[in-house]
Amino acid sequence: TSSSEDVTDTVFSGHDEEQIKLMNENCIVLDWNDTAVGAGTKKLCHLMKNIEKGLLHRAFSVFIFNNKGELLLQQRAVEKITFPDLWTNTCCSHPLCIDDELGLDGSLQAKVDGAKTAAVRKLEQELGIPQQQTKKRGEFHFLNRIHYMAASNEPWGEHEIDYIFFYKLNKNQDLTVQPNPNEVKDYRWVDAQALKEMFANPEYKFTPWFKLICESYLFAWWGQLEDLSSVENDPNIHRL
Ligand code: DMA
Ligand code: MN
Repeated sequence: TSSSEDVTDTVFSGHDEEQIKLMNENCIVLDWNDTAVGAGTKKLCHLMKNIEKGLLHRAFSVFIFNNKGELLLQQRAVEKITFPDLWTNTCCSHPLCIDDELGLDGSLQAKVDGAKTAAVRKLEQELGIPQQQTKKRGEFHFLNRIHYMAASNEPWGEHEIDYIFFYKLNKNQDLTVQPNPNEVKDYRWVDAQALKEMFANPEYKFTPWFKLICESYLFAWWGQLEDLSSVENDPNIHRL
């Protein structure tokens, strides 16, 4: 099978078997306008040598907020092949090249819906949040898309158009969080002040995309969590 071949691929030497298997997922390959032009394995899409030739794929980043306005952070498991052990936003991953996640008619709304479907799937797989809870207990807000590139440990990196979502819990609602230890090492609810204190503390290391979003938009959006109507559904792609 292709996954047993992958285990012997030298780019994977020393890496976790479960995470190696996930490198066979099919990501959505994009042109610079976020139009799907094909499929590429998670492995191919995250090798810097391909990224340097322009390979770009679709991703999403979710930021969950509770009733107190606190943000759920996660620390990535050491098993992660890219960006292990780093603190980051609630959940990130990729819409896959499947009917439910691709955004088949190519409209922004369809692509947003596909990314949201992927987010519900991964919130369960990474953080153990049941899909039924995500669907009923809060609301997703699509903010915008950011296009960025970042190197990880050799030979890996990211080059994505990333759909940014806030997820706000409805009044008096909560979520069950039971992290999958293969994905998530730790998690924490923080207010803006506590996050700024983490940034100032060299003990904590953060993912590059989370830092980029924090530097550009996060704190401003967080300050208007009660009413996001003036900032959500931005049709532009922001190149950071
Ligand atoms: C990829 O996240 C997506 C972004 C926005 C960096 P990831 O490395 O956590 O993906 P996965 O959870 O699928 O390994
Ligand atoms: Mn990616």
